[in-house]
Amino acid sequence: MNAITTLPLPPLQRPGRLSPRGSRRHYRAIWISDIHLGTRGCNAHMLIDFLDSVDSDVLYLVGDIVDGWQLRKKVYWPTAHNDVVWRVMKRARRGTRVIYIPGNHDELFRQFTGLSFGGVEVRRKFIHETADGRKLLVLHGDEFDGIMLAHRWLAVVGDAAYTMLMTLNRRVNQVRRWMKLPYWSLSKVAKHKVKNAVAFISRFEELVAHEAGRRRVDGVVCGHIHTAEIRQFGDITYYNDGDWVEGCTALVEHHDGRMEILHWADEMAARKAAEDAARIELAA
Ligand SMILES: [Mn+2]
Repeated sequence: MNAITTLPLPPLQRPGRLSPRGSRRHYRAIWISDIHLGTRGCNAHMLIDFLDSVDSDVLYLVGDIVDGWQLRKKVYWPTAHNDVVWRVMKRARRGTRVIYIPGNHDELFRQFTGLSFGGVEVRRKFIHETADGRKLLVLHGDEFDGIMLAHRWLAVVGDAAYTMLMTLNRRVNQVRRWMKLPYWSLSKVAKHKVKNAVAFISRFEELVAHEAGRRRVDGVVCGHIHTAEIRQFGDITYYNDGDWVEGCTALVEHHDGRMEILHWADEMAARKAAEDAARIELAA
């Protein structure tokens, strides 16, 4: 079939549909981050569906891919999490340029900056040039936590509340799955309702954009705060690719340089609705 089958890989269990190589939607670049493999919050099955549906010349892993903090406490590594890693490695082997910028939860990998593993290049940050000639600084974003000291107390209070919210988010979606309802992000709704969270996010975005301006680039791509966004700050465009714990989003660059945030839960729901409609039509 393809070169992959000749590799000495363990048999992969492929949850969901695996589209043949040629039928994947192709982008110039894809950015994903904050996957948090090794935690229960990670939506690995949705990410697998995403990886099986899209392809790109370059794939950026913008940090917090594996959650080393959680894994140190307790090893949690289901098959689906392993499948994500294999899919990324296969992609690198097939010729996609894969650039991995470790975040604060996988800072363990920062010591390997400049090295390459199976075609995955580890970098601290990266300058991406778009098809329309713009230079974008790509980094994880935790670099700005120190500058946001005034908000530290919020981070501490926020952490406990956040963990609770994530547990609740998972329970709600277990019930929704059981009721055959599509994925819905409770925390996304909550975050937009809490004034402090909104202020925090907006301050972070401003800081990152300001730093990008200092470095004379046209924009910045980051992750870290689990909030996908495309926002203009003067001459600087701020991009955040979101996460695969709550929002399940990715940032993509089209072949003409146009940038877009993909909301994968919505895409999956739309696809399912179309499939259901086709089935009803067939039955009628
Ligand atoms: Mn982070």
